[in-house]
Amino acid sequence: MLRFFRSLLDWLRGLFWKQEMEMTLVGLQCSGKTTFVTVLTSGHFQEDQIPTVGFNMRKVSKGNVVIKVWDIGGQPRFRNMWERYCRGVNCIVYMVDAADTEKLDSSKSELQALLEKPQLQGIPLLVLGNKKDLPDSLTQEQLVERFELNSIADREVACYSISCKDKINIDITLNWLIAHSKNK
Ligand SMILES: Nc1nc2c(ncn2[C@@H]2O[C@H](COP(=O)(O)OP(=O)(O)OP(=O)(O)O)[C@@H](O)[C@H]2O)c(=O)[nH]1
Ligand SMILES: [Mg+2]
Repeated sequence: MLRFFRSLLDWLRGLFWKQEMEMTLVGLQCSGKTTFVTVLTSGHFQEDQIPTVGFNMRKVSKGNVVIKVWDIGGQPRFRNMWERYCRGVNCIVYMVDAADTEKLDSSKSELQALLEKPQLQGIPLLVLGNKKDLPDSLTQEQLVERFELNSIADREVACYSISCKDKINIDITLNWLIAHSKNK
């Protein structure tokens, strides 16, 4: 009975109050972070995205959830900002260009360095292997293995293979994000 009233209360709360979550999007340059945010906000893939200088903040609304997205530049000169913008968020989304095999090692070591930061301990991590539409791009299983995601034990980790261009798995990614708005 108590459970019924609790869920009724949650439902009513959802009707009248917007739920807000914050996420930070990091990953190497050209992995598709800004493109991903554009797909979330406009539903369209934009080919000629300019590299992000510093960071952008955009809000994505879905139902009664508002997601505040911090999209940080991935070029080496901006990577020392990543940690600061990841502090206190509901989740960290790490974007990987799954088709750029030459950059996979450097992407993995940047992620490992970020996860070692004590301030970011326990924050859920979602790794997105973008550009699934390109030939030879890593599958979700290959990405999990290559990035040794199964060995991360101190936080929740998920991984999806997506394509911003062909809009593959964008919906499940958004659902994962919304599910993590309730944890705060
Ligand atoms: N084929 C393909 N190209 C994509 C996809 N997503 C993004 N791109 C392209 O990848 C390039 C880089 O995209 P951005 O969104 O600017 O990458 P970024 O990670 O924001 O880069 P920085 O801001 O420099 O960190 C652009 O030319 C995009 O059109 C995808 O799913 N498939
Ligand atoms: Mg960008």
